[in-house]
Amino acid sequence: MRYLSSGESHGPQLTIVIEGFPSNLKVSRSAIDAALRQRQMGYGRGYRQKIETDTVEVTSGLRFGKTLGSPITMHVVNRDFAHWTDRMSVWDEEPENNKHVVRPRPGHADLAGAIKYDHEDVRNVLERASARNTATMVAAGALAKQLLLHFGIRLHAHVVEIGGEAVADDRVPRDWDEWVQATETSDVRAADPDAAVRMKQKIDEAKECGDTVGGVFEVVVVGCPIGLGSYVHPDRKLDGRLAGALMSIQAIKGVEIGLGFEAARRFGSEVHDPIHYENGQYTRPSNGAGGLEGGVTNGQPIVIRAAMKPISTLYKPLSSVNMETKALEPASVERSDYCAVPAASVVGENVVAWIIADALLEKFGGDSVEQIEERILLYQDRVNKR
Ligand code: EPS
Repeated sequence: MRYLSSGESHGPQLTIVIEGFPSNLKVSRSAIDAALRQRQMGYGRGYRQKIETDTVEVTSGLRFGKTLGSPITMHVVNRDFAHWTDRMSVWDEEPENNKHVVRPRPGHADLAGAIKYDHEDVRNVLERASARNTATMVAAGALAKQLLLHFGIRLHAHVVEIGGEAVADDRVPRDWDEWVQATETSDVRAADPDAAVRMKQKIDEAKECGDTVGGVFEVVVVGCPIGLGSYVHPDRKLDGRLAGALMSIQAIKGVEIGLGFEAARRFGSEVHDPIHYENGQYTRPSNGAGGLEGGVTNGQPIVIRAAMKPISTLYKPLSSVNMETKALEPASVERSDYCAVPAASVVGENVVAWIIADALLEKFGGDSVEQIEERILLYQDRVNKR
């Protein structure tokens, strides 16, 4: 299963083409739209989200709400394009008074992108590098999530840190539904209400100073069978694939699985999860591995965190260089967010859903939902005998 996405941030639309999605899955449009809406929300978002109401249009691959097995094409329209028709025109000549972006923003793809693709106007870079494209990741992932749910695999993400303010572990509900409810009702998607207050203060502080803040989110996946991914070749390791996918989200600078960096500070005996056998099943009293050993799922929940840097557009800009004159000047200021960690957690959840669904299909094959079902049942039979 694979997908391609396209679209400029202020162009007419974003497009996603998915290939290899199995047939006969009843798909909910409102579940995709709900995920897109979640991505748009969160304390610290900028004005653009007031212009957009992201929803998905599907133009191929579905019939009567069910997947056909043929490529699925989805579109998300950019309402803001209405204000950019001349400056982002696909065919018309460039307007004479068009102002070029020439002062690249430190931290963005601006400088390297303009040099790499020989662009005079940095807008040609930032339009595609923009986190607007994360809407396509969410649309694809929201579809994958429905496939996973069909097979009893659930996943959810929450924000665990913003600007150094962290949720207290013991304040996060242990019950799945309570936890989901606590994050969904929080405008920073944090399950600890006290930490949420401190996070919002940090975001306010950043806003007042013309600055931005980053943070950390965590994705948890439950219900994965043992044996997704593989240890036999580096590019088949599921931990590497998950880390790669999360790192490909705009502004993500670090990923850790299970104990992550903390494991490097402890003795082995304090890190690894002992193996027990109870009621005909292998069990583990702890989950320091975060559900992955040797790049393979071990039946424990997958726990994976990603660190997001503060957004690189600063209203009080850092110094940059005017690429036309080479004079030292403040970086350009594009409308942006003060904090997009809550949005990034939604993107992360859906990106992880895509990778897990892909690994599920790889393990069980099958062109239709029914064929996958049969193969999972056969495999479970074998697993129960081990
Ligand atoms: C975003 C859309 C963008 C930005 C933001 C995320 O829209 P605009 O540039 O019109 O304000 O708000 O993108 C970035 C922070 C970035 O660095 O590119 C979105 O839909 O998520």
